[in-house]
Amino acid sequence: MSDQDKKHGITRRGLLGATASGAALLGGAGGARLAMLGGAAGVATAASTTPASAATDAVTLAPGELDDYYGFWSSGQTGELRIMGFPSMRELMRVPVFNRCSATGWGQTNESLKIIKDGMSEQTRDFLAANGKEVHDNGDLHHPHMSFTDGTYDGRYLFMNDKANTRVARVRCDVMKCDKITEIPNAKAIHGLRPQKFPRTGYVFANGEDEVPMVNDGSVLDDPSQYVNFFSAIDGDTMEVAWQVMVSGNLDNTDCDYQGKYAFSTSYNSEMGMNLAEMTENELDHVVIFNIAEIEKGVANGDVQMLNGVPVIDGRKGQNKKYTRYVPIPNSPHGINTAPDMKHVCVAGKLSPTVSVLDVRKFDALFEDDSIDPRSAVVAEPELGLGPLHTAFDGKGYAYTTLFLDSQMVKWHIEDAVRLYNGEDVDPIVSKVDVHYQPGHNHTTMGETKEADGNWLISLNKFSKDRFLNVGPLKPENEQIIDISSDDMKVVHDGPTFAEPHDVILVRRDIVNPVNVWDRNDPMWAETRKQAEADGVDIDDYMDTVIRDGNKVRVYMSSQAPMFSLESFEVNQGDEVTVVITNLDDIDDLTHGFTLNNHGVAMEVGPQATSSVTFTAAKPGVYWYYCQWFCHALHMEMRGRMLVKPKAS
Ligand code: CUK
Ligand code: CUA
Repeated sequence: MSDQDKKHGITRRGLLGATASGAALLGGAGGARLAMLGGAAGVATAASTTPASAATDAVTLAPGELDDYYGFWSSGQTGELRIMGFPSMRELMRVPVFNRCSATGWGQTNESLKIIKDGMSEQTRDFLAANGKEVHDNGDLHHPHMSFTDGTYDGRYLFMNDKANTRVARVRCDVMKCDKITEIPNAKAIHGLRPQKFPRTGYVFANGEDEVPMVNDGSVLDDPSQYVNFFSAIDGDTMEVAWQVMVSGNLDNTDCDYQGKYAFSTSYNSEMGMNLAEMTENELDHVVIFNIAEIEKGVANGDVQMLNGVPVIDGRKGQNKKYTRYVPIPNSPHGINTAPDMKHVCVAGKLSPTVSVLDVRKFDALFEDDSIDPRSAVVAEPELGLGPLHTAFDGKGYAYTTLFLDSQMVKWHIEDAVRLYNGEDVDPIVSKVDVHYQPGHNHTTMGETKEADGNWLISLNKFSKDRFLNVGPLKPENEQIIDISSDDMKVVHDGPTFAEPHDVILVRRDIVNPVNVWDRNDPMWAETRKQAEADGVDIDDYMDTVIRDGNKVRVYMSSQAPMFSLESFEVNQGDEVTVVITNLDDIDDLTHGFTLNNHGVAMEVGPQATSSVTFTAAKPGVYWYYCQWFCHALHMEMRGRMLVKPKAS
């Protein structure tokens, strides 16, 4: 521990005192927000971090060099998934999911609309129609996680939540495109999300954050005593909801074990409060442990009620204890992370300066004998600093926890924390480092798998303040890479990011193997293929066919750099026009596009892909379409005309 670290560690803990609780320090609920924001300027300073040049070199790649890791980033309220090279932090790709995208036509092409609408509830269709929309424009993507096989990433899928519109989506890692979006019934605001680690994914576990009446049809309104919350298990293969568990309190983050037996979620509002004062009243909230095998048995035996087509188990407090147990945890716990030692689960206290460590080997006993105190599953509760939010691991027995209020990362030793809890005189804290500023999530390379390699740590900081050139009142976040190759953590890189990544996973590059060119038989355009077959058109070949079907017109064309097969096509004013394009080029990186002037129509057509888009030709005239992805020296010349004949009057 360096002198500086000692100073930070000791003065803060001295200041807090051994018994100080976060809530007391924050002066109760009202003071919480002020104290949180006040910490930013008061504690961490830019001057306190000296980048080590050797380590800085390690995150800087020479031109042409490739990164060691894929970083899969959430983008918060931007609604997309981002792929970055790590540790260079070079942004490689944006994958539209819950947002709409002008470059790719996501939310506009028939293929993407089908994916977005397929998992949509009737109710949402009605909401949208009432607002003159077909699909949501927004999303709030917090937690991207990869599918697992036997405790480590398997490179099949990425799963992610949409807090804004209560959805879970899947991205195929072979093409890095979203292929399923499921709106989760009954629950509201899907927040925490993790895939099952063992034996495989399997289930994707997802938390509903906001509690509502069980049947939310207006018959119950301002009566919170009747509100409930739902934990959902989604089948990762079909993306259908397998079952839900009704719980007491709200649900924040979730994780699961490496044995395939339990999932667990934090709840910051065990009070079921409806405002800030009520929500932060209790000193203890809880973690809910879900017994997967018992829940599956309950579902099979019909110990459920069917709610919007989903079997729902009653796992509320004081109900049947074979499905859930509630472990009291101080105080509004937030992040929950299972260590690669496959035993310990770290629960960040948020308003308590502690991280509570659960031992999954103690869970069996809780379910075998319901008289056992659920707190017996807690094997350590080290006091680490103010505002602990999330914990990452290096696979060497150390944990790294973000301290939001202190603007620090703390490195600590899990087994030492257990020893301390058992009365031994040890300090589990190894070191602290300032980050800039107010960290939320953090992550280590491969850190949420049994193959955690301890090479790098990243801190996702909510505020950047003075770290970058000023761009006005709305500032980027600051994501900092920390070298954890020695006990002293060194901040070696600042990376600005736009709204508003919460979470990231860092995946060894050999695990991710996307293709360069689409497979012609990809299911993505299966519906389009069916329609083309009915029209007698072979979408795998050169096509230049226009089919008229009443006032519907289907325009089939192929693209091959630098030409569309159709230099022009003619339709009548008022026709509903569908343009179907197959990109016959099969060379890496040869993407074409189709953009139709003044019609708000644009889409990507990847090598060997088929895409289609439907619009109404409302006004007579000549309209140029052009290729919007630079594909050739004659890319500008890759264009054609839509001729719209006036309605005969
Ligand atoms: S939550 Cu954002 S800092 Cu949505 Cu993962 Cu903790
Ligand atoms: Cu085809 Cu640009």
